[in-house]
Amino acid sequence: CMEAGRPVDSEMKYRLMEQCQSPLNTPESEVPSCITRKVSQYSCQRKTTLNNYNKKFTDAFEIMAENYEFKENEIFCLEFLRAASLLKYLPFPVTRMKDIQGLPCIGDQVRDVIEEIIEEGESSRVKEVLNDERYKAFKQFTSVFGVGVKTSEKWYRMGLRTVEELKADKTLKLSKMQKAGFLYYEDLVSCVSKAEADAVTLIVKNTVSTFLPDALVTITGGFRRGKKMGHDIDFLITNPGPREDDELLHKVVDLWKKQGLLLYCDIIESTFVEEQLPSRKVDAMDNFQKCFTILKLYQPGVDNSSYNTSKKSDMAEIKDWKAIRVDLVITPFEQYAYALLGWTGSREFGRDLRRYASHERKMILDNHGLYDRRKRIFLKAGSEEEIFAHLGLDYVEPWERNA
Ligand code: DCT
Ligand code: MG
Repeated sequence: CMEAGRPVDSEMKYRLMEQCQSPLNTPESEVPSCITRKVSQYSCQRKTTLNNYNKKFTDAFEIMAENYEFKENEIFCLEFLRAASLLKYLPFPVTRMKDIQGLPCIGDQVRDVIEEIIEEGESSRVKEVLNDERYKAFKQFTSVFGVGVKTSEKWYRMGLRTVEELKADKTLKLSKMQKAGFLYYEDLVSCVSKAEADAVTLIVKNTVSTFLPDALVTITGGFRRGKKMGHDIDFLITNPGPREDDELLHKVVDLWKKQGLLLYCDIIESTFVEEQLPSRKVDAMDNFQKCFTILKLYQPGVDNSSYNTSKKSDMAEIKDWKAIRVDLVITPFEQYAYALLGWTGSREFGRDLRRYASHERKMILDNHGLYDRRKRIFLKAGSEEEIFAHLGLDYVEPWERNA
């Protein structure tokens, strides 16, 4: 694996990566040695675009990882997620076991799956998971907004297996979030498109600017990384200068409520304490004020094939809107760069940034800041570039963070 902080190594890595930017047409023996010699185990030291040559493998790994997540086996889950992330980075399709020789993040379980896919075209272990009763039920349950592994476990033990069964069971005690999850289920499971994200961006920017004309509104998450589809739309909002407005979020959602655009909203107040060290928990969320919403996005003409057929009336009413999951996060201006880096993701990229910071730099990174444990100071940053520089990492553009 790449050694941290040695400029010679990172230069060499870049030369290797540049050589490997397009699918290779080199003699067999050169393919692996070009790319496998100096690949970092940290995805934050790799450039991963959306151009995935190994989807066949990475889809399989993600199913395995999800199954382990449902079983709350974090170690195995991460093993498959890291392998998926690594294969997404490779600039060529893996066709022989030799292609992965010397690469990091390939454990025995992963190797077995790769071998079977190369030889048989598919993995029997993945097929087993896809046919597994528990996996199938958890997959359905967790597709409902507000339902996680713990709730799924409970419902599974009660003998429930499908979303239809959940919907029919009137005895289930549902949270406000889950009720909204069932109410808008079909819209929420169908992904959000880039066009829908653009339309929502306009709404968010317009509404925010009526209250704070100078506020900065930035789309983050998958869309900032260039994805054409997402499961939600994530926004960061900050107000340059010293002025903070704890009421902004409330004003924004109140206006949407008045306009009839707000289908669901849960505001989480900020829990940030100034003196507090960055969190050491690897996957901890942040303490920013935020709100998880479901917005009603009108889209005339787009969806006139689907009807709301009400039993009470013979009139079939055209549904000209779609429910969309939107997250808004408010950050103090000084923490904006850190929040942007964290909320841009990918999850795997963020996880590795934090792991790299702590294991290679004795620093603690989270969405609020970066703490140098040796110098015992917080490192200020006004841009993502500065954060990478503090960590001694080469800058990775948002569209190269699709690990
Ligand atoms: N994030 C985080 N900690 C969490 C959850 C999210 O730091 N517990 C960051 C990482 C990614 C980013 O926020 C957005 O999260 P998602 O919307 O879940 O991911 P996405 O990459 O936008 O994917 P999708 O397209 O499915 O929305
Ligand atoms: Mg998202």
